[in-house]
Amino acid sequence: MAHTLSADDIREDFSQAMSAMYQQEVPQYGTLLALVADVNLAVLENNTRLHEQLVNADELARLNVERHGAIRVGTADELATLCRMFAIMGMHPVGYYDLSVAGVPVHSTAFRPIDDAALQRNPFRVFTSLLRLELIDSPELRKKASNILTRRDIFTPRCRALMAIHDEQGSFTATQAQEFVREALETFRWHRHTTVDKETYEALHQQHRLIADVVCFPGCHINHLTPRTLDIDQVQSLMAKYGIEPKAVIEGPPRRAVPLLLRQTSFKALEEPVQFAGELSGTHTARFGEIEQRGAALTPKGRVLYDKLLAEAGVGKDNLTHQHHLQTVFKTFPDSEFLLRQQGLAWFRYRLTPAGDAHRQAIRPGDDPQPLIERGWIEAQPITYEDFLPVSAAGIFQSNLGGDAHTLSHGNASREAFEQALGRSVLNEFSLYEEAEMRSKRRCGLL
Ligand code: OOG
Ligand code: NI
Repeated sequence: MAHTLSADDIREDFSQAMSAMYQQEVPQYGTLLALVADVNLAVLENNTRLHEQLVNADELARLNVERHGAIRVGTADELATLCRMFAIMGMHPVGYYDLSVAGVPVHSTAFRPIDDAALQRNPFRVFTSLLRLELIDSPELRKKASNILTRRDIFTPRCRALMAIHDEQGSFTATQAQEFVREALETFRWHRHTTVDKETYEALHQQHRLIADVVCFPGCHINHLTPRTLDIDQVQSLMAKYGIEPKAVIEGPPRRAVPLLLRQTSFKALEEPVQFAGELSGTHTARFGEIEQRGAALTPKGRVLYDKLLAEAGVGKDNLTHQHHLQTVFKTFPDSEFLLRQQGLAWFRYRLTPAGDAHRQAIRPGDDPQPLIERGWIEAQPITYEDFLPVSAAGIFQSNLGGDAHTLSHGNASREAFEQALGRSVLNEFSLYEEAEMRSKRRCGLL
């Protein structure tokens, strides 16, 4: 049997290919990568403790390859086929995000790796949204959009054939994997030719800009790729110097001694030339760039507190005022690893130090890790948040949709409908973090 490639290898190749393609398509993304690399280097040089922590947590190696992307699809078949495609890369649907509450007619999940080794290798994630056609008011327009969508196939015939081969064989040879990455990439490529005439585009655009973006093109173009920075405030303040215009405010929690969850900012979507079916041409605005800083994954208790404080803080107009206000509101959120652990607000990964390893037999299942941490036998580090935040995602969507935040008429959450389209249920992110914490405790002999 020829040499087979692991899902992790395929994901790694695919994320690199996607990044190379997006750099060609959106040159500003290349600038953003350079900026983030500069800032990360400076942070690591100035903060030896953080450097050491990242090395210990096996997080440093992944930093430079870490990205997330986002796509939007129009039909259940597209979503289910993507689910098969991403599974081959070791990416599984985690979480359900209802964006209709924020006036965006989609619901979403994130395809991402889930086990420790896969996350360490390359945590590439794709935030994937399914358009909710039922939120189009006009029945004729709804019918029209649905007809347009059923006529397209966003996957190449060869990509479909390769997925069938994978189903049969259970794996790919190196040559098949290479071909699969090449073919899969086609689904996410930008097309400047729309599948519809200008009039149809405008009618859909009028209904919601996002609807035109999903319905009018032959593929589900990647709309941004996001590198991970170690200091988002620094990146935000340097963006102008690099010729990039940032979104007004950084989404998510404020800057903290122990970073929480996810902080994100983006640059405005580009106005790109398009050629409509027929003679006419015009422009379409959808693709942008984004940066994120990731922190500790919160337990359900921590998340409730986060959501409460975030709602209390409200939305700010300019970043400095907003960040200052957030700092004040978040004063009641404990900001040390000890307190986060003691109050059960964040998930932790436990590991034995060399001294702890030497005393392994003295550690008993059920032992309280705290005295062992104090004795230097065990180290505990917050588990990195690998998911997304609905309020932040809504802010990112809106900053790129011209800020037309209107509420949708019948926008009630519809997780069952989403899972039915997907062909399976989505995984619960909290269970994944809890299992990761338990696995680490078990390795230390604490469970
Ligand atoms: C997705 C927007 C959400 C994030 O990082 O929260 C997002 C989209 O615009 O399709 O990317
Ligand atoms: Ni994003």
